[in-house]
Amino acid sequence: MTRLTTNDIKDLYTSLQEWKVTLEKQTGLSLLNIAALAGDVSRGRVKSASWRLKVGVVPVTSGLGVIDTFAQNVAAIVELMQFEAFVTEQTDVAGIYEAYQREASIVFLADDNYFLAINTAKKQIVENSDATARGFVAALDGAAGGLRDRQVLVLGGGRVGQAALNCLKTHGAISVLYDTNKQVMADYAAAGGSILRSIKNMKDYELIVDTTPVGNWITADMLHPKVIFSAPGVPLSLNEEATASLQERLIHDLLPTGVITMLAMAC
Ligand code: 2YG
Repeated sequence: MTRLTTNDIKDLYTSLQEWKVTLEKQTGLSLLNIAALAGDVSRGRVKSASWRLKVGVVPVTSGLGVIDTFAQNVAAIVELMQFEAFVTEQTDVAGIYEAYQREASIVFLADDNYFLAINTAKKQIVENSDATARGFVAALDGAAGGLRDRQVLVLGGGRVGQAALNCLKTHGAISVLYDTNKQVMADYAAAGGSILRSIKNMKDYELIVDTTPVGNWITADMLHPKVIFSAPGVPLSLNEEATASLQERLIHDLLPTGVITMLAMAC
């Protein structure tokens, strides 16, 4: 799983409005709709939670430490969903205590391995990989006008890829996995899953969820001319030319789609 850097996200909160408008146009869905669909919760539940629940974001110093602006960006994305949110002054355990004292019902926090949203009022804990996969599959569903009985190629069989495969099943899609790791492919095939043997056939797929953590390896001629490419994977696999040729058929961001889905699931 890729670790974000300050450089990746330091200006993210300045482009959140643009991200919102673009994603809503690409999917034909509001952010509330995407988050609720992805989180498999009702819009009403998210809406009413936004009036009732406060969200605290706690910077965590363990491992490689705090990523400058990470907590602030998470809070800004939560506020975009009309929730009240704050970043705690304290970090780590003191920060969790502060969030509780400031009456946060949902706490977001991340170390180098897990990024969680915890609902302190009820037994609800949400992990970013699962939420991110759900969010990008929901966005693909919107952009494709439905995934039922449609072939969807999943690139990468890691934590996000496996979550995407599970989620695609609930959308009624026919998913196919490609991973460079032969063991991952063998395990998936042994469990009855369909696999793509050669990446050369990627161009047969109009719908792709790309979870790979490798950048700049896909060129436009490797893709179906009408492909819709939903890419939670960081860095983006498409090279510059492919990115330019896809335009609004590329769904990609570094943080917000996963965070709005975590929020919906934690309500
Ligand atoms: O509190 C902080 O500032 C740091 N402890 C945050 C560390 C986050 C590390 N994880 C990542 O960078 C990504 N896995 C986050 C999710 C990326 C979008 N899928």
